[in-house]
Amino acid sequence: MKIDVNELFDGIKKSNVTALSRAITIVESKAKKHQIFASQLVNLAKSEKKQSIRIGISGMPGSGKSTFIDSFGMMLTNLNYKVAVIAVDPSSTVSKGSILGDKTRMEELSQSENSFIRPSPSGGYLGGTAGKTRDLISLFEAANYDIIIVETVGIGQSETEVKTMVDFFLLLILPAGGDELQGIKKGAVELADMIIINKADGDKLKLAKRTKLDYHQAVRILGQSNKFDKKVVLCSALEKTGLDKIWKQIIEYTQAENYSSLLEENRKKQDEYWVDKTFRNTIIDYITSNPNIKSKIVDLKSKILQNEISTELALIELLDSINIE
Ligand SMILES: Nc1nc2c(ncn2[C@@H]2O[C@H](COP(=O)(O)OP(=O)(O)OP(=O)(O)O)[C@@H](O)[C@H]2O)c(=O)[nH]1
Ligand SMILES: [Mg+2]
Repeated sequence: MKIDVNELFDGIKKSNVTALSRAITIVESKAKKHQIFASQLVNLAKSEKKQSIRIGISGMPGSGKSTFIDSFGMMLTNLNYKVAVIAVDPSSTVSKGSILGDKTRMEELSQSENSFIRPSPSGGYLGGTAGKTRDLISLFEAANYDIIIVETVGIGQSETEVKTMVDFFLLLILPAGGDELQGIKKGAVELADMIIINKADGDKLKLAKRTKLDYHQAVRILGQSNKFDKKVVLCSALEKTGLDKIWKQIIEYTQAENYSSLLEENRKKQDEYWVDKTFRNTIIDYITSNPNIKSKIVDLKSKILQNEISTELALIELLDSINIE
């Protein structure tokens, strides 16, 4: 299959969905022959310098992320925004049903002409394949998407990672009281720019209101997010309540006087993080793929586990054996 990068990119700029899908496949591809095209496409996309609002959504499995994105995304497309979603869905990755899984869970949005939903391929992007999500974000921006949403399940590491890709990080939590509140995840709450208590409907509404107060308290104790005045809001993704408030809040942030300099600073920091990370991963891959080092690690590991050598001494021996000219 011949790839004409310039032609493909022209298609992307015209928001051609077929061109965009093809570019995404190339960028996601692990095949060596695609890598050069992928980096050309991403570079072209970045040079367009299109502006978008990048929003990360995180939360425990079942907190309603997909439902929220479906409703929130529909509200945005109705406001005439083009919305792209990158859905990281480990639960359906296991069953290899990733594509169907999340497409159906964002049923309404997936049918909208102004949306593009991309479930992550098996294994996901986070962690391993550094920066693929960011590359996709660039492609979507070049294809004139105004709002890019990244969904990720809240299991520690992934939240920290998503935070390095987006402008706003929204944490979805469920109404909970008493002992469950002990589980307020300090790290995630600190990372979040907004805390959304979802499923604030039916007989959970009362509990949701109490949870809101508790989180207000927690936010106050933990201190504010360094960028914005962190908000705790109620929402029902199912009944579509609270969504407009959340959007209004985001718009307000973007209209703040110092927003563009904060945004620039934040994205620059993110770029630095990813350059560092990519370098680090490349070096680690390079070193650990060396067969001598591989067997040395196996050998030292077994010695450590049998208490024949301390970890510290093993590390010294390992580093001694890695002799980079
Ligand atoms: N009552 C109520 N139920 C909701 C709401 N939002 C989502 N749900 C339900 O909660 C369940 C889980 O919703 P999902 O949107 O799949 O949750 P998720 O966070 O994307 O889940 P994972 O992708 O598996 O991590 C579904 O049965 C939804 O219908 C809400 O606002 N109110
Ligand atoms: Mg989901």
